[in-house]
Amino acid sequence: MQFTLILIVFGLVFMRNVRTISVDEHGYILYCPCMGRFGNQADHFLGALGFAHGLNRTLVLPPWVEYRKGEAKSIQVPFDQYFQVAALSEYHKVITMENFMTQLAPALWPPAERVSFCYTERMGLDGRVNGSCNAKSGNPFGPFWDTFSVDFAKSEFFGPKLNYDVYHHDMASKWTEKYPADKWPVIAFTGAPASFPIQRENRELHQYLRWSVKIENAARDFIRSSLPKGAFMGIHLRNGLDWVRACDHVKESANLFSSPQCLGYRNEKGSLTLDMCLPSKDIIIRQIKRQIKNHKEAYKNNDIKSIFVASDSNHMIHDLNEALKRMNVTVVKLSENNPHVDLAILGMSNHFIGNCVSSYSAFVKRERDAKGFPSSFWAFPAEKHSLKATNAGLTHEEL
Ligand code: GFB
Repeated sequence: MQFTLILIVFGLVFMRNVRTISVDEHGYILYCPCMGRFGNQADHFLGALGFAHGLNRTLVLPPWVEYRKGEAKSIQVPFDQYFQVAALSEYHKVITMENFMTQLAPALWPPAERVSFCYTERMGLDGRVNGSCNAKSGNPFGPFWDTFSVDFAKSEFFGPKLNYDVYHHDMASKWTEKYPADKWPVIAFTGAPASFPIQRENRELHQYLRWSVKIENAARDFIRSSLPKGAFMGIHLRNGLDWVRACDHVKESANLFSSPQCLGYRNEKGSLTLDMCLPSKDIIIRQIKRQIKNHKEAYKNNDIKSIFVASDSNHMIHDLNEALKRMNVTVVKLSENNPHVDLAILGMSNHFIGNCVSSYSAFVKRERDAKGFPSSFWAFPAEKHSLKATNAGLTHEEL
C-alpha cells in the first residue's frame, strides 16, 4: 500500500518534470548579470526580459550576483530566492538557470556548442585583445559561469549591426534573421542584453517582478511587529562612501545612473543637482515633515505614524527621531542589513521618498508605479518651486 503510494507520487513528480522540460523551438537567451549590484542588475534584468520577449525566445533566469566582504569571488543566488518565477511567466516564457542547465543544456547546449556572444571582442585579464569575448575573464564573469561548469568553445560578435533595442528599427527580426533558432538554439551573452539605466519601454515590465513568499513575509512580519498601527512612510538614504564619491560626478553630468527616472531621458524635466544625489540633513527633515503634512491633508484619519528608513550606511535614526518627536512620528529600521527586505518594505509604504540617482531607489519607484502607490524624490523638483506649490499653510517651524 505504502509502496503503491510512493510510486504514484513519484509518477506525478516525473510527469510534472516531463511537462516542464519541453524544448522551446524558438530558442533561449542566457546572460551573466555581470555589471553592478542589485539595482543595476534589476535594471538589466527587465531589459533582458523585454529583449527575450521581442525575440520570442525563452529567457533563462540567471542567479543574482552578490559580493561579500572578504570574498574574492562573487556569490550566485538563485533567481527564485528573491522573486516568483510564476509571476514572470504571466508575461513571457522563462526557466531558471538551474533547471535549464540540468534539464535542457546537456542535449540542447553541449559543451562543444557553447558560444559566448558579445558586441565586440573584449580584453582578457592579461590585457590582450585576442578575438574573443573572454566571457570568463575576471570576477564575476568566471565565478558566474563556473557555478554551472560552463566553458565556452567559441565567441560570436554581433556588433555593430545588432543591438538590444527591440522597440525600434525592426531589431528583433534582424536578430532572428542572423541567428535563427534552429541553428542557434541558445544565445549566451557575456553581459546583459540590456541598457543601463533601464530603457523607458521596459520600466512597466516591473509589474511581473514579484517578491518571493519568503521576502514578502519577512517584510510583512516586520511591518506588523515593529511599526505602530497606521500609515508609514518609507525613505531611502543612499549615503555610503561609494555614493559620496559617485555624487562628485554630478558637476560634469546632465544625467547620472538612474536620474532619467525623474529628470527624463533627455533632461526634459530638469537638471541634475548635488542635492538630488546627496540631500543634506536639513533637506531630508524638511521634506519628510512636508510629506507628513501633505499626507494628513490628502488622507484624513490615516496619518503617518512612523518612518521606515532603508540605508546602505547612515540611517540617521537619532536625528530623525529628534526632529519628528513633536509630530508624534517614530523612526525605525531593520535590525540587520537586508537589502531585499528593505526594498520590499519600501514598496509597501504609504508614501516613498527615494534618491532619483540611485538604481536601488529606482527599483522601489517602478514597483510602486505598477501598484499605483505614490512616490517622490529628494530635492526634486528643486525646493523653491515645490515649497511654493505644495506648502501653503505650513508653519515656519514645520518647514
Ligand atoms: O543596488 P545598487 O546598484 O544601487 O548598488 P545604486 C547599491 C547597493 O548598496 C545595493 C546597498 O545593491 C545594496 O547592496 N544598498 C543601497 C542598500 N541602499 C541600501 C539600503 O537602503 N539598504 C540596504 N540594506 N542596502 C550605484 C550603482 O548604486 O552605486 C553604480 O548603480 C555605482 O554602479 C554607484 O556602483 C557608486 O544605483 O544606488
